[in-house]
Amino acid sequence: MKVSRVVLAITVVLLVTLSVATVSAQAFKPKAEYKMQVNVGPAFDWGMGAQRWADLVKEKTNGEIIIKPYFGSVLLAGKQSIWYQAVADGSIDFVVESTINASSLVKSLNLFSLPFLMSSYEDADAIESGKAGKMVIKEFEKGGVKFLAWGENGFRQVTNSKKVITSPADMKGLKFRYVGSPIFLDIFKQLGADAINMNWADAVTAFQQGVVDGQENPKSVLTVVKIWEYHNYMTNWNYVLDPLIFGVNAEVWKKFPAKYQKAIQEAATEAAEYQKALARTYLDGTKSIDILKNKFKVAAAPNPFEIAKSKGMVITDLTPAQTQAFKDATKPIYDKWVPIVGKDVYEAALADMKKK
Ligand code: X2X
Repeated sequence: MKVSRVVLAITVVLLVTLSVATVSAQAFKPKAEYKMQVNVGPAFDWGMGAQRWADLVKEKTNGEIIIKPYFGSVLLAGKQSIWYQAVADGSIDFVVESTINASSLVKSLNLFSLPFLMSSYEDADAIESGKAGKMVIKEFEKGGVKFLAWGENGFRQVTNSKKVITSPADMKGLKFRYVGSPIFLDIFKQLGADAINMNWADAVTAFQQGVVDGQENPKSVLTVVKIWEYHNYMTNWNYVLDPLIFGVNAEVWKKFPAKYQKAIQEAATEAAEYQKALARTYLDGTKSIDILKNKFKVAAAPNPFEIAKSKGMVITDLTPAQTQAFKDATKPIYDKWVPIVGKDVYEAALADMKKK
């Protein structure tokens, strides 16, 4: 008697569970379109990575999930530094965005903007896949955005219209455009320069009109805007590297049935790998060129540094001693910013890079 009651109870529980599961699977109705925020345009490596993600999701879900990238921060009227809020509150669903553009809201993301913290791609990869990366992702997700993959904008190089920069003294009196976190204002001030905050949407016009003397951005951005048309001088100082984050609103993510979550995650991982290879092309020997060729079956674009030089741009690589002078000059930034990033996150990053 007792046994049959137990059996009955188990059967009831099973039936209820099954029907709830069936109902919730049936209840899932994808939105007609999921909106994706992207700060730059479709011709940038970053934009191509975002489009690739959307295409792969469509392919892997047999057209059930449609993500539309909105390039140039149009959904935010150009205000690139508020994307985190917009994705967290659900007004935007998906995102492929720079850590810089979220770093005034997610403080530990400023880790990547500590000057000369990372000196190679190995350093960046070690942080992203290491303990510091996990700590940063934890803080990032707290606000309601699910992290899916690391892409890359890249090592940010300084360009200007006035002179060759090889030492902190050369920075004096120049006016630079910066965006995102105030850490950049602190860095430029520390180097004796001036800096003004400006969205990317307004930046190229400002270069054209000479509102600023210079800016800092990675190869993957500078090439597409043909920076040599505005600035004659570029110094590869590799002072910071901004990763990109492939993310999604946490509630939107939770509503996807497991099979879609799997497809979206796999698509993000693959698109991020493709995007990183694009961003690193010509900067890591032939490694990224080979990844593009062998895995993604595409040929690398022509070498943008050769193009820049052919247009008369003077490109300067710093010697180790010159880099050291910039490192020394920007040391005080750490006193103020390591506590904001979190000393534990900073120390985890040093350990990840085996620099401690
Ligand atoms: O605005 C910039 O400098 C850019 C395009 O690199 C970012 O979105 C951080």
